[in-house]
Formats: sequence, C-alpha cells, structure tokens
Amino acid sequence: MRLENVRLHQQEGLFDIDMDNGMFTAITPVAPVRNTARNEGVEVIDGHGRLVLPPFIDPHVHLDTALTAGETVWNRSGTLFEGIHNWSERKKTLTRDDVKNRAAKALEWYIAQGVQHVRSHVDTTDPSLTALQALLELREEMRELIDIQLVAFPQEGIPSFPKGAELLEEALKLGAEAVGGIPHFEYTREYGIESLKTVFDLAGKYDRLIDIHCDEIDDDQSRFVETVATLALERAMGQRVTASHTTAMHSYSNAYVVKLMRLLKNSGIHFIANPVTNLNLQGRMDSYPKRRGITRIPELLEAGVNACFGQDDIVDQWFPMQGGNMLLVLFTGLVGCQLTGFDQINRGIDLITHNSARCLNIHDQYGIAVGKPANLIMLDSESVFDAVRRQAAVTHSIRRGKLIASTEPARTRLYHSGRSRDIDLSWSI
Ligand code: 17E
Ligand code: FE2
Repeated sequence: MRLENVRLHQQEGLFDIDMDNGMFTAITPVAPVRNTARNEGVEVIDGHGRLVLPPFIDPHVHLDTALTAGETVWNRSGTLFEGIHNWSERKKTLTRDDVKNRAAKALEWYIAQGVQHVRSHVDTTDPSLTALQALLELREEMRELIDIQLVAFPQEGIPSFPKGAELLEEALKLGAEAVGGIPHFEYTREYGIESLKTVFDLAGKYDRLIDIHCDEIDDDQSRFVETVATLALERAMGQRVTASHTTAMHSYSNAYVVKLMRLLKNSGIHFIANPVTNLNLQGRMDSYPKRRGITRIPELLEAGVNACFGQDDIVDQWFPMQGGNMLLVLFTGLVGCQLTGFDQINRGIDLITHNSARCLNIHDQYGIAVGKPANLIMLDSESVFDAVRRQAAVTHSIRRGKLIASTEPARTRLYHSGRSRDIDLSWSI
C-alpha cells in the first residue's frame, strides 16, 4: 500500500508514504521531485494534499454500558450517582450476547471514525463477571480492526462491595490488562485509601497497568489523587498509572494545587479528562455559577504532566449521546478547558493521539515513522486546525497497511439566481 500527496502535521510540503508487510517502509517528500518509484501491483491512494495522522485513541470508555441509555430508566438528575444506581439495576439483566452486541456496535462506530485503540473499563462488581467475559471474547474477535485494553473496574467499590477485592483479582486472572478503582465512591475515606492499596498490590502481583476513577466528584475535600501519585512514586510505577476524571481538582484551592503539582510531576502518572461526560455530570448540585468540573488540563500540561482526553460514555446512563467521534471529544475539551489559542488547538491533537498512546503504554508501536506498524488515518482536511474546527471526516483508516474503513466526505452545493455551485467548507491558515 502506498499513499501519495499527503500532508503530515507540522511539516511543510507533501509526502508519499510506503507500507509493506504491515509496517511503514518509507516516508518521502514529494518536492522538489518525486524520487520514489511505484512498485508494480502496489495499491495507491492519492491523498490530494489531505492530512494524515496516527489513528485516534480513546483511552477511557465503558464498553459494557454502551447503548444502554434509558435502560431500565433514564437518568433524571443527570448525576454520576444516579447513573451508578440505574446501571446496577440494568446490570442484573446482562447476558454475554447483550454485552457483545452493544459493544461491537460501539466499536464499529469507533473504527468508522478512525479510532484503532481503546481502553475500556469493565465493571467487576457483578458476581458473574458476565460483561468481562463478553469483552474478553470481543477483544480477540476484533483484533484485526482495533486494539482493546480492558480495565477491571469495581464500579460499586472494593471494600464497600461484597467480595469486591476477590472479583477484581479474578478479573485480572481472566486477562484484564489494567486494575481500576473508585476511591471517592467507597463508604469512607479510609476505605478509599484501603482500596488504592489493594489496586496497587494487585497491579504489582499480576504485573498490570493501573487506571483509577479518581475524585470524580465536586467535593474539594476529595483528595485521593495525592494517594495515587504517592503510591506510584514510592513503588516507581508512575508510567504505568493513570488517574481518570480527577474532577475535584477543578474545585481545589489554588494553594493546594500548587503543592499537589510537584507530587504529580515527580510521580510521572498520567491523567485522562473526559470533557463531554464531566461537563454533563459535574456541577449538578450547584446553582449559579455552575462549575464545569473538568480537571485542570492546561495547568497539568504546563507542568509537564502527561494528559489526554477520553469519551467515557456512548449512549448510556452518564451521557446519552455521541459515539466514537474523538474530534468532537477534543473540540469539547478544548472549549471546556479554554485551550483555544492557535497553538493550543494545533497541539491539542496530541490529546487524542500521542499523549493517549503514552498513557496506554503503546507509544513504542505508535506514530507515523519507518519501522512502526503501518496504522494511520487520512482526514478530509489539510490541517489539524481546520479538522478540529469543523470536525472533518476521516476518509480512510489504514491498519497494518490495509484499508479497514472509508468515508465519503459530504459535498455541498449552493443554489442562487438560477445557478448552482459547489462550496468549500474548509479554511486553512
Ligand atoms: N462510572 C463512573 O464511576 N464514572 C463514570 N464517568 C462512568 C461510569 C461513565
Ligand atoms: Fe469512566
């Protein structure tokens, strides 16, 4: 497979990209003269100057809950806690096929929109571990199209749920890649701390990654992230540890955040914000002004801490819309975090690509470079800025050197004074 006349982010000019045996073999500037020959029989796609990027990543989603919005009831208060309650009712009716069918549909939506890597939490506070077994099967069945990392996620707590720790450990034995937790949901602060020790002990015992739902609450007293970072630091595990959500950081005093930032940086842990979901869930107990409840992404990035954006929900109790469009997640996150300077928008693409790859510990195998797996997407746009601005379609998704999805971009005509013409919705600067 060969792509011709494509643009690369933050590089001048056009390039040809050659792939062979599932790997990138050459990336060559077209100007001043094209000096690469086409090999006979190689499939060629002309990019016509369009942008290519490494595939999008969703580092935080719940595939087991996908497409269950309104089941058994709609979330009326819009809070995290009503969502957890309603899901616990729906959870009683799960079957393997139910989970697989819904998750497979959500994964198709991802694949169609250029996502090739997802990290999905899967609820382990279910004595039958039905959802986990379903997603373990789907992970293997979908491997050619998308990589799925599974986090064993104790939605209703570890010490606060009967056999919570045993179920979590069983999920690791069955093959989940990461251990999760939810300290702010445990009955007491002490249980929260205890739950984190359990998570770190299990990750050590089974050599797994960690991704904690951490301080997802508008309570400025919820400070479990300091314990996550300290355990990561003391056990030298920072690069393998992620704190997801951390929305309470939005409400911390600046004095505390200044102290905390040093620890976060030293620990080397990663952060995932889920801007769409948390703009929806947070601030629900506020009158006006209402807090946005997104963690402090600009400050984390400024401090040199790795951070990225996830979707979290696809048509479920916590967010009833969306489905696989990471450019929409990025757009929402950039607006929600006021990261709308020209450079911030351009660099923002890292929040759904390279930064997420570091968080998932897949960065060695990720990116458009000779010798890496030939995974990339092409967008109906010439620049990142324009693609983010107008949510450009992903026209091609190529994985291991093979086309796995394509989308025809929309064409628009304008009719005026008896004449009609195509209009161009792009704007590149
Ligand atoms: N569960 C949870 O604890 N928090 C969330 N944001 C979702 C599920 C989606
Ligand atoms: Fe989540």
